[in-house]
Amino acid sequence: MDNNIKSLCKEYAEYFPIGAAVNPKVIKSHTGLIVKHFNSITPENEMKPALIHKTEAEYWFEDADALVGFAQENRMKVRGHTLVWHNQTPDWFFTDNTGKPASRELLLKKMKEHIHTVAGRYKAKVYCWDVVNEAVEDTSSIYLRKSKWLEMVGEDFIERAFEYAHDSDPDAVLFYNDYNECKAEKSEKIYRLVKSLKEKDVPVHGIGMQGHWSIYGPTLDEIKRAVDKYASLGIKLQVTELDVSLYEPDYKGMELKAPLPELLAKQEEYYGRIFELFREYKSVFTGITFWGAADDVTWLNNFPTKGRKNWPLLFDDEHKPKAAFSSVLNK
Ligand code: HAH
Repeated sequence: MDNNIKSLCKEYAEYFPIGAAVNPKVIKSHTGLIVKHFNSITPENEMKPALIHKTEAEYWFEDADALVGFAQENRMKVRGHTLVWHNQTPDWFFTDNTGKPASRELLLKKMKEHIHTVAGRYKAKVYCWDVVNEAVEDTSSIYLRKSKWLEMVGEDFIERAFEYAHDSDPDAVLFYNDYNECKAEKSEKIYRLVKSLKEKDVPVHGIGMQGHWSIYGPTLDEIKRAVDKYASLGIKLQVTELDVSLYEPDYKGMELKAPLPELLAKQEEYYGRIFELFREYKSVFTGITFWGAADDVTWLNNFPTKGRKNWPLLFDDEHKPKAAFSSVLNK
């Protein structure tokens, strides 16, 4: 570790915790970097239903426990991700023991048991949860995403999830989390959803803005508009999965073999501006989490196309700070 390099989370101590999504492999390969710069972690996959509750009869806590243990040893916070999602959720949730589609009652019973067990196990260890992930639809004419949860339970699957999470750990801060959260139409729907939950006294405490952004957008104005709108609900905000891609958001088929200097310069500027905004709004942001630690291991090296290299984070493939790192530190 280079001692001349400042610590990101220490520099932001008076603002908000700085997090990184991690997995069991990365806490070994990137230990020094993670411990030095981050004071919060999110298990990237290990708390998702598909991994922690692969089969109905059994829970698979080993990896999640190891990440929570790592956080505790290093005095880091843990964000839990995620309890209810349309993706990475095993099929057994949605069927009865004869293989037929589960009834609404059965599915809610399974949801309750799952949430009580997972959020209950990590009570007081996980300080906040992404209770429901990505329930809002991207297409303009549709409000909620078509999913088995919506089809088999109805719109109130969202309320029930928050109630079960709140029962499990009354002190946990509960988030609704989504992407494309700065797009005008979708942010309107996310706002509408969380507003309606608040009006029904559902225990929702925050909106997680995933923050899968690109040097081409959203613009600072678009981000600001979304932040103002969400904050007007009187809730807290976090950026939960931040990365800044070097590609157009709508993949145009181009592929870079190396990060072009002019793109890295744009990224440096973009990161500088968004962190300036986060600091300005420090009374509403209670955390900023990156979806990874360094460019060598990021989901964007396989999304939207397997093997297409990207460079979306503050540390490069060799774990060295990029220009973007300096722009985030330059307050
Ligand atoms: C996020 N979805 C998920 O919340 C996270 O759990 C996962 O590891 C990576 C990204 C973002 C997303 C997606 O999965 C599919 C299409 C658009 C955006």
